[in-house]
Amino acid sequence: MHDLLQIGGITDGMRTRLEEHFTIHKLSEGAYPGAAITHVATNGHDGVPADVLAACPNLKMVSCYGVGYDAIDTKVAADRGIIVSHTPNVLNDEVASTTIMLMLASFRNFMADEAHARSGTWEANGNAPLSRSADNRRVGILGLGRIGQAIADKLAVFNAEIHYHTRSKKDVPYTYHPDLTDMAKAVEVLICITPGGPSTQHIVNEEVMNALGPEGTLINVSRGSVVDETAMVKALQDGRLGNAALDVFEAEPKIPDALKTMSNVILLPHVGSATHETRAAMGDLVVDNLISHLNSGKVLTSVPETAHLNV
Ligand code: A2R
Repeated sequence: MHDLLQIGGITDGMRTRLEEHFTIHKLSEGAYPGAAITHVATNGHDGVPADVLAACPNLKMVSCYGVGYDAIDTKVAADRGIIVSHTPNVLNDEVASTTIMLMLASFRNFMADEAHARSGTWEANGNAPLSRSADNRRVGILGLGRIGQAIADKLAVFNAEIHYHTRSKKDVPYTYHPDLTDMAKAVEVLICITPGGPSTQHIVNEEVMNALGPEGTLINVSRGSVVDETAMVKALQDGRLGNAALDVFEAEPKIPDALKTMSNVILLPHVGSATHETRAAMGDLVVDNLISHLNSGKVLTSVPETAHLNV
């Protein structure tokens, strides 16, 4: 048996499989045998705290539940020869569906319409106001990777004109914008689906939101850190930004109170991939990576920063 440190929750299915190979120690229970720990199972939100990394000198591998791993210091991990895995691809379609639902709900004003039907104001006050069509929109995708491409694929059904901004141009039939503000000027909807971390911190700033404009809709399904939340609240309050549909926030699970009172905003509690089916697939991949590492010293889905160790 090997010693695994569990950070955050795991499903019963994951636990059953892991217990065949590992003695599981939970960080939430306090004391753990740092020197014995060879593997960590964590998630994109909790990552691996620096003091935990320091307390586990024999750590060999970290398996992260989620595709985003900005809460894990991969530089320290790589320097120490620790392989980090994550769960790409298995959540592409789910997060893309969440994104499309946010866009549809925002354009069609479904949250207010649902309240209008449920509350009885339809009967008392008459029909709901007209909404905006979600078809035929110019949509800018910030981060055209695995999930961004899945979003673009689903948007085809709505006849969207796709624009994108990434650091390098891709071989795709969409309009590339090397400058994010220029893309924001050109589109009606801006969808954020880059990784978090320093390179994208507040990349959607006041200038970008002003460029998106009073008729523009900002959708964030990536990381709260990608959008300057304070600037976004102000832009929405001033009417410089039209609408926002948000699944992620800077200080989760805290959401700025100002956003909760705005009718031009849709708020979700970070549920982009949160279905039974997709979370089961993510959990399986977390365990598969751990077992693969035990069997071969290699993982199935290393993060790029530790791929050179995964040989
Ligand atoms: O920039 P590129 O050419 O490496 O394209 C990547 C883009 N990207 C960025 N775009 C603009 N400025 C940046 N600083 C920047 N950094 C990365 O984001 C690529 O097109 C995309 C990321 O794609 P994947 O690595 O395939 O990630 P995936 O699986 O789509 O997930 C994206 C994120 C996760 O990291 C979680 O934070 C979230 O979605 O759930």
